[in-house]
Parts: sequence; C-alpha cells; structure tokens
Amino acid sequence: MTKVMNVAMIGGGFMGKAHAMAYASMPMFFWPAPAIPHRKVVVDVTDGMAEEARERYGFEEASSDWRAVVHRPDIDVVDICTPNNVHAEIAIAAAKAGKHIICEKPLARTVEEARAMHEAVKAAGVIHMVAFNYRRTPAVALAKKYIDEGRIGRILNFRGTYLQDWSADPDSPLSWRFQKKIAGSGTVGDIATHVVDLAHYLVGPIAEVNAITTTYNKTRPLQQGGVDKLGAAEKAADAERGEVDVDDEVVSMLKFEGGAIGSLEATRNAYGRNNFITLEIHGTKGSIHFNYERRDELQVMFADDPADARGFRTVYTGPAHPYGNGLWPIPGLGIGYSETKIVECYDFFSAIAKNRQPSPNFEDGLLTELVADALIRSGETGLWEKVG
Ligand code: SOE
Repeated sequence: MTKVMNVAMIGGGFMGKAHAMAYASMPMFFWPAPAIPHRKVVVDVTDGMAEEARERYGFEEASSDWRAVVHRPDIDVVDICTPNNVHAEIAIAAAKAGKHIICEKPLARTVEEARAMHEAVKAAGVIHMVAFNYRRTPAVALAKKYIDEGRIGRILNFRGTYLQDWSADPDSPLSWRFQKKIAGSGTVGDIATHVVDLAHYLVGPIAEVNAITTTYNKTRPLQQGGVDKLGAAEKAADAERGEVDVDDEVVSMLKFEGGAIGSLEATRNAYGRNNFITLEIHGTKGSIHFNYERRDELQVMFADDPADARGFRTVYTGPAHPYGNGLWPIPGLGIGYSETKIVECYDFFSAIAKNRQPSPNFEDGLLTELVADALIRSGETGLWEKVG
C-alpha cells in the first residue's frame, strides 16, 4: 500500500488552488506515487473562508487557526500558500513541530527571515522545498539535461525575462503585492526571483548584479477585501488611493560565479505580455531558447550540426524527456501551469520518501533572497553589488 501523508495547507487563494489540484492529481500522473497526499486540513483567515476552501478544494477539515494546526500530531506536511509576511513565522513553527514544509515563493520578505527559516529547518531535520515551479516545466528540465551533458558547452551568456501586464493599469488595486510590509519587495520578489531561480538551476550562482529598479505607479486605489485577484481585480479609479512602496520593474546585468555573464528583466507593467518567461543561453557548443508561453517546446541549436542544417530546432517535450514517464504519452498534448505544480508535488513527496532534500530547498531559497537583496541595493546605489 502506498503511504498516505496528511497535508495542512495554509492559504486558500490562487496558490492554494494550484497546490490542492496537484495533491489530487499527482498520483494519477506519477504511479507508483512516492506517497498519497491526503488533503487533511485547509486554513484560511476566517472560518467562513476556510470552510469555502475546504468544500472547493476537497479537504477533510477547515480551520482559521494555523498555530493549532501545525502542532497537530496527525499532520505530516505543512504547505505555506499565504502572502509573504507570514512565511517565516509559519515555517519556523512548523519546523519546530517536526513537519516537512513546502513554501510558496519568494521564501521570505528579507534575507534575515530567509536565514532564520533555513536555520529552523536545518535544526529540525525536516524536508523543505520552495515552490519555484517553473524549473519543473519539462522543457526547462530538458535544457538542464543538455547543459549537464555538456551538449551546449561552457555557458557564456544567460538572458532571462519575466514580463507580465496585470498591474500595468494604474487603477488596478493596491493588493498586498504593492506593500513592502507584506510582500518585502515588488516585482523583484514576486517574479524576478523566478528568473534568478532558473538562472541558478541552469547556469549556477549569481555573484554580482548591476540593476535599475523603478516604480511607475506610486499610488493605487485601496482594495476592498484582502483577496488578491491579480489580473481579474476590478479597477476602482474613484477610490481613495494608498502608497506603493515597492518596485514595479527591475532590469539588471549579471555576473555568475562560474564566469558567465547575463541579464535579467522583470516587470508586471509590460502591456501585451502575460506570463512571458524567456530564457536564452549561449554556450561554446550551442544555444538554448525557452519561452513559457510556448512551454511544450525547447529551441536548441547545436553548433556541430552540418553547415546546411545549422539553426534552432524545436523539440516538443514528451515521454522521451524529463518527467515524461508520468505526464502525457504523446508530445504536444499540452503542458500547463498545473503540470508544473503536479511535477513539483511529485518531486517534494519523492524527496520525503527518499529522505533527501529536494531542490530548490530553503538553502536555495535563501541564495535567491540574497540575489533579490543585491538587486534592490544596486537599484538604490546604481553600483555593482555583490551577492551575500
Ligand atoms: C503574480 O505576478 C504571479 O501570481 C506570481 O506571484 C507567481 O509566482 C507567478 O507564477 C504568476 O504570477
């Protein structure tokens, strides 16, 4: 019999939906499953919200008291899907209670919080993961495989973008994502960290950054209710406005510890771009290009192809590629956001089953936080800033 593990999920918003769906689906894709995640308790801010999340996401119980829930002896895994301001407090309590932890990104608001979280999970000896899900796109994992096999040679250059437009309208509401005390930073923590995680995964640690950060919309309409609706939020041009005290956009040059150079751009103000995560990597033997909006595909160019066939080819990921044994049996059937979360769930429970830390874990999350901190510092000083 496959082991059943009880999950307490804290937060029933967008990420709660994504994680609950992955708990239900993971064993349907990856069989034999490393464990059956049982949706035991969902926690939200009020009893009413928790009960709604329970009914909707298929949990057995609902609660509005995360402190009581993380201490329950029947809980094996604590899943943190809350805004960033409570990641540290919940993770540290869950670690002390001996629970395995998966935490939404970014790991924390600050380096200090991330460090404390890392110390807590190390001391507790639990399994820990940060939910940077885009690594789990099969095409990105295939890029990693080609790089590890040396098929594009030594990496010279990395170009990464993450462009969205859900906050381009100055009258979209002041959600928690625009408030430093809750989010820690703006675009830097929210989406540039995804690019940093991908850069660390594919190329290696970033050593120095030289960034420009800017805030286009210094005020936004105050939001009614706490639920973050992102692009679906209603505009309220006439409402009272509050201050935005985080960055809207970051553009940076990068130096990697291994000698590669590169760049990163992230914004939520790029009209026409939705979830435009692109990666281009040039090596001494070839190049790789990925665009999340065409996420079934990896573009790859091998420099030793015959002269009359040189150029980028398109590989459609499928059974021959990473995670292909669990996902769909024919290339091109369609990889979606859900699949990245299902794969993430599979890797997390596999790590628990093997008692081996997955990647990215809290140590990787701390390294990403150190880069985010350097980006913010560099945005203020206008200078190259070292990571760490
Ligand atoms: C908003 O920019 C957001 O929801 C991010 O917080 C997620 O991490 C990203 O994957 C989708 O966009």
